[in-house]
Amino acid sequence: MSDDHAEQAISAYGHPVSQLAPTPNIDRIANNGAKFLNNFCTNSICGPSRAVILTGKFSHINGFRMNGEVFDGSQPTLPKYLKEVGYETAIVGKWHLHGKPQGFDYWNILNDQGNYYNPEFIRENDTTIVNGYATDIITEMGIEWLKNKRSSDKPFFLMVHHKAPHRNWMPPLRHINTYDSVTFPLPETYFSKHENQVAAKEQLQTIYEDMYEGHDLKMTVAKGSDSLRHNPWTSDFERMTNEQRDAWNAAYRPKNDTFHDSNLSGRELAEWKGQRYLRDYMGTVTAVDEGVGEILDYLEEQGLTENTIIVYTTDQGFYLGEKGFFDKRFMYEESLAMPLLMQYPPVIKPGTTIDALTQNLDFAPTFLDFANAQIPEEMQGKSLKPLLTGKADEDEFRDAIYYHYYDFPAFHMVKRQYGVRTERYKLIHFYDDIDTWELYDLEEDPQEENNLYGDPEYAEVQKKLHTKLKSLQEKYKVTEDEFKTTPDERVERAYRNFA
Ligand code: SGN
Ligand code: CA
Repeated sequence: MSDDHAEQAISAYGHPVSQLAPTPNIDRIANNGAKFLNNFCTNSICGPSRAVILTGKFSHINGFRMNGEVFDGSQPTLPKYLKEVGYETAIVGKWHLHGKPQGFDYWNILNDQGNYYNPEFIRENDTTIVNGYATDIITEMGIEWLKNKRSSDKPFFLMVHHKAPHRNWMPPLRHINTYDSVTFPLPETYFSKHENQVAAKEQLQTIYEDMYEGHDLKMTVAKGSDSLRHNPWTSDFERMTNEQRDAWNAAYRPKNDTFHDSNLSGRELAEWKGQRYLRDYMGTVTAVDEGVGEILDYLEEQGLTENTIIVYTTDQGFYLGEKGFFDKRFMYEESLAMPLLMQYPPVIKPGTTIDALTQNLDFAPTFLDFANAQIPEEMQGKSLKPLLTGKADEDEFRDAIYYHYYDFPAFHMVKRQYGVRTERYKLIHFYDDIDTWELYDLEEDPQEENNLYGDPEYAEVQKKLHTKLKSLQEKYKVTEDEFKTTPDERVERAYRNFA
């Protein structure tokens, strides 16, 4: 699993951006097995998505609604259930649920969000800096566990969780120039005005307005200088060794100098920022792809692929400039979608594509099903196994998914929201310090630029979606408590902090 890896940046999904920076190793999993085309998260943000994966339950049931909360590790989880049926369990890399992992025989996790260079890792009894590049270190830790740490006579469950391609998108030294000469297509909605989309108007995650020019975009103060512009968290760069920093500056200085010479402003500057963002983002993705390749190679060499389910996913989708955005959180397609690829040669035919509406909620039941363990009744997801074995009718699998995002006021100031998505339509309610509804016809308007809520032509659709929303809330045991709002004064303070 990676962090914030957009479907648009995995070449198996076919998006134009990814064709210019392909991911041949991640694609191997799709070619060897299945690609899910309609997989979604239940709450588009890191910790909550991970908590859903571990428990098979929505945020309001597993209790981890937003980043910064502490996951109640004493509750039953996937690794604990797997241990009961004889599995050895391990996790390396990003955890981000605070508190120590429970249910894992071995763990070595990034401290909080983790850093790209020389990151800190936490083990049972110590916290240490590991020199090197996070993605490479995590790949190596995964392989090292497979090779030397696990007992060879037990079935195993290993989670390899990358930090990349999370903000602030620092590529490894070997990829700081890889995409310099590539011009990525910026989305048609890059300069969206967000007509009839109040929450989208008020967010603080627009590339050309909200990215920090130093920390995020690595822009320097002047020609010939390596000093960064706005860089509120200096430790991302200061933690580099002199050698790393020198190599970094040697690569970025000429690009930044060319930028200074070009005197850009307005739209051109906004487009330049989009390119810088995509080049850095893709540089971090390429390292993830290489790591996936190393793990696949190792499993193949050891003859383990015949009997191992290999999954590639990420904690939620991400914006690569759609609507002008970076980050996630919204129920709009790019951040709701969650890439999911799975190979398991005895069962999954190579090149399978799955159209059914699936969610991260389904992962735990799926793995338990494949491990021949009982799926606990309280789990709210469904096993994907029947879809993968061709035994389930894709259209009948699920007619709608439920979504709820709570993390407001917080980074990027994306409003609280919940909603329902069917194969064709989406209904979202933004609430808390606002109260607005949005409705999209994804077939007519895949970019979700045309809010149809209240449109008489869609009255019937709207009514049905409201009914569906209610029934899903009942089904998933959503109570009134879930819609608590935030005091105004907290909202104002947060806006000041993040503006
Ligand atoms: C950090 C990022 C935010 C990001 C959150 C959540 N800022 O706070 O941009 O939305 O993480 O990301 S940063 O400049 O410190 O990187 S999540 O993947 O953990 O949910
Ligand atoms: Ca994330």
